[in-house]
Amino acid sequence: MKISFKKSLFAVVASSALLLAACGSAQNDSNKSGGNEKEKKVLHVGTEATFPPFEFVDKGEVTGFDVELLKALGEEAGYEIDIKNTGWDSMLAGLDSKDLDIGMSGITIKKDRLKSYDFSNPYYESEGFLILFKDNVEVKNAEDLKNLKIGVQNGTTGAEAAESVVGSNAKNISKYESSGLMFQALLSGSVDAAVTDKPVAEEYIKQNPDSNIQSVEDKERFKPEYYGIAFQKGSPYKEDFDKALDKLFENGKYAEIYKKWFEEEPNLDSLKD
Ligand code: LYS
Repeated sequence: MKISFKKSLFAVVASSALLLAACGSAQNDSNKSGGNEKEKKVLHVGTEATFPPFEFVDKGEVTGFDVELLKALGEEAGYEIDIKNTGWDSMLAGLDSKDLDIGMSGITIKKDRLKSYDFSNPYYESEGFLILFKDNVEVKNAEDLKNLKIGVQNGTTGAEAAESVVGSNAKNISKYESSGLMFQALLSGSVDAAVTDKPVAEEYIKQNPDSNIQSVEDKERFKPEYYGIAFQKGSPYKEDFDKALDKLFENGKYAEIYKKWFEEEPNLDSLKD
């Protein structure tokens, strides 16, 4: 009798404790979703997701280094990130029309873009460009582009790099609206060579080991660049994201994401200069 009383007392105490714990956690959950989460402002982000390893579509989801970094920055700065594969031109147009808050797409920070957009502090140093070509063509340096049919992504620094060699009106340049289409043109033989950011060129070659695609760089003519997150001019978010980026540099989160995608340590000093 005693034992069973003790048992039932124990059962009552235990179940009350469980109930309390459940209420507690329900309350915590409701705090989370009813409080912070609901108040988080959703920032609308455009990208052009044929630029691996920065952004690309995997099993229907936009993923990559930029995407993970942006989500971590949003988390740190207290924003929810809604990222859409808008394409390059629509991403820029969306910032212009104020339909988008952010453009993140391996975008190089450069003077003429700074007239139209604000940029975060640099988050990635790109070592310039590679020239990609099929191995039935011989390319030793950028000069050789003059004799070839070239593919570039329209409106990018890769296009400018190629034009700096062959001239902007050259008939042998074909401009594609995405990096993916540029690369397809090279694979199908519509163009002999393509010029794109070095880490992306390397990734395409890695992902297409049987494509007989070679690459060469020309450090004399093609210089390193820095990527930044693009905001509308005068955006209130730039400061928050710069602070968040500093935090992720300090607390190791940036390095963690970087190592996952590039399999090496980042050089943070070159970004902070
Ligand atoms: N970094 C280059 C630029 O800003 C290429 C970006 C292309 C992205 N799909 O022009």
